[in-house]
Amino acid sequence: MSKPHIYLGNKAYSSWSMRPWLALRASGIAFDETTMEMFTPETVSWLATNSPNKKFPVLHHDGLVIAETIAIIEYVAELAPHAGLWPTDIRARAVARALSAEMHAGFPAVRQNMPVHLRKRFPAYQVPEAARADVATQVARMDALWTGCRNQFGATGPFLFGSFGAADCMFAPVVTRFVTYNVSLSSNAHAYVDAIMAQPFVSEWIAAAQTEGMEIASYEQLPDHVPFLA
Ligand SMILES: N[C@@H](CCC(=O)N[C@@H](CS)C(=O)NCC(=O)O)C(=O)O
Repeated sequence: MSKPHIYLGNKAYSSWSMRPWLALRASGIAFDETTMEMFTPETVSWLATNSPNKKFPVLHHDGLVIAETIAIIEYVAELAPHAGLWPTDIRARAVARALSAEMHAGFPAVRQNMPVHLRKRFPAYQVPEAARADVATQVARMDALWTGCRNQFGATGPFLFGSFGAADCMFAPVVTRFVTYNVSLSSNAHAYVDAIMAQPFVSEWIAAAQTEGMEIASYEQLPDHVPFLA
């Protein structure tokens, strides 16, 4: 099998890029990667011809071009069926897929008002007044979801379903947001945050983000200007 090649946006800011990259690392598959600076004219033009949804991440593999984070993760899980990206138990697997789908489609207030930034922390950041109630509701939902999942399925390890898997890849950039913006969580959810932050592939991604040497001005102006970028 030739190596899949994943194309990524800036590691410091691109939450969607982080997710399938983590899944690829966790899969054990050898892969190539290219990180590109988002929003430059060259990148926009590259995406227009190389990514079906004109966004990062996009995976190229033997002529197949696949976009959408959750679909890339599913493909990676199928390429590496023994890597355990999804739980082996059918009921746990169904819940893991439901959680991942909810993450892929949901939590818009958190995504819009707490952009990923892996080089800085904004502990005093205040979510804009108009979004505060929605953000609080979505943070509470996330906390309950992580805590409930850990209680029900997480006995064999520190992650949502015990060992590090696809659902954890989906939530990892929310964990980093909660660290970046110093969000208060229950002790159980906080323990999950600590586990994700200590996970070696997560640490590897964050280390790369901190040295990648690409900056997008609007992100660096936080918290005065919060752009929409999930
Ligand atoms: N639904 C897409 C969302 C991808 C997305 O929004 N990617 C952002 C980076 S995090 C992007 O490529 N932005 C660049 C642009 O919109 O030009 C997915 O699941 O992969």
